[in-house]
Amino acid sequence: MVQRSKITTLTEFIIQRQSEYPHAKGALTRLLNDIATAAKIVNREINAAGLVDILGTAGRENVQGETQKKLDVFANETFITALKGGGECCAIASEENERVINFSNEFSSLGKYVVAMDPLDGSSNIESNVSIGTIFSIYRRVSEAGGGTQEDLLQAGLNLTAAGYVIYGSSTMLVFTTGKGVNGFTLDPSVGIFCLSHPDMRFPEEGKIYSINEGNYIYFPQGVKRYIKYCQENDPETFRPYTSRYIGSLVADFHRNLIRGGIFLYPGTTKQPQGKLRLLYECAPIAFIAEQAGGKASDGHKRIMEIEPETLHQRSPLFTGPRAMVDKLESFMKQCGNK
Ligand code: P6P
Repeated sequence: MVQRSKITTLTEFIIQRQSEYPHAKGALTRLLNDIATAAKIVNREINAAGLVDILGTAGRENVQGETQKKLDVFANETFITALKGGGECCAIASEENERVINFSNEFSSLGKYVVAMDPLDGSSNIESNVSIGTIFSIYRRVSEAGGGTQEDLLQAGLNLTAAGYVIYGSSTMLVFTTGKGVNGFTLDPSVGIFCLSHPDMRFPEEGKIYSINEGNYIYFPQGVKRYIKYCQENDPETFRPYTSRYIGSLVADFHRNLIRGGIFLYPGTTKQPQGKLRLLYECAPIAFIAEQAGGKASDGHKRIMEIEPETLHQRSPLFTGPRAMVDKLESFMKQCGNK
């Protein structure tokens, strides 16, 4: 049993570092705690999913006779309710909603922050009991007053105040950055508290894992095909051939690669030139975390963090991991004339 004194809770951690958030004055603390609260509620439902049959399509009734919600609809509503009630966020962009959700009620319209989120990324995996996640970005609003606007959300990753993910896996973890490194908190379900378990997370300098859906190989750009073959060559000095690991759940793939060292690749293809992943609430937050963990995140040519979003749900190719691995990928993309 770990003595109480050795545990740092999420709230204690943020308060201890309060001085590092110059303009937060407690607002960012409260906002991060609102997100953590919603994550605990979603976690509870995910863990019960196999028991009370809340999978499947919305509209059916579950065993309690309640109107059944798909887990991603449930997660979306849970995060929106928590953020609206917390009063620190004045608008949300969600993967589940076509348009910006702005909170024009008196209380929330004064919120200093806006949130972009994928409330339950990879939810198609849950019936196979694969780890899934929530991904979020936090920006300071740019509009003066009133409920937030789309302009508040369409900001480049360079403007991020904070970003993070929750991974609902063998344990539930909240991993986030506010620009001062990356820290991971594991949920102690017995007391419902996120406890600091992975301080100062950093990519290993070199990685030995590559993560990509090779089923799309024939549609990849030439540079990506070359990189895949590079990963498969035999060169013990550079730890090749690498290990191929791909779960098909961005948070789970990224989290494993952050811990063990590996590159995640979701390229554009001849079928989807901009790839599948969304810039605002998948690529940019993951990129912020990757860079804060000493790694790199690019679209194959430029920093993800520098891309100015034009629409809420625009897509971007994503290559992220240890700097040396992403540099190597980019060199092949350049050699092959970026096609
Ligand atoms: P594919 C899940 O649907 C997701 O959005 C990400 O979590 C994941 O990385 C990607 O799509 C997997 O896509 O085409 O390999 O199934």
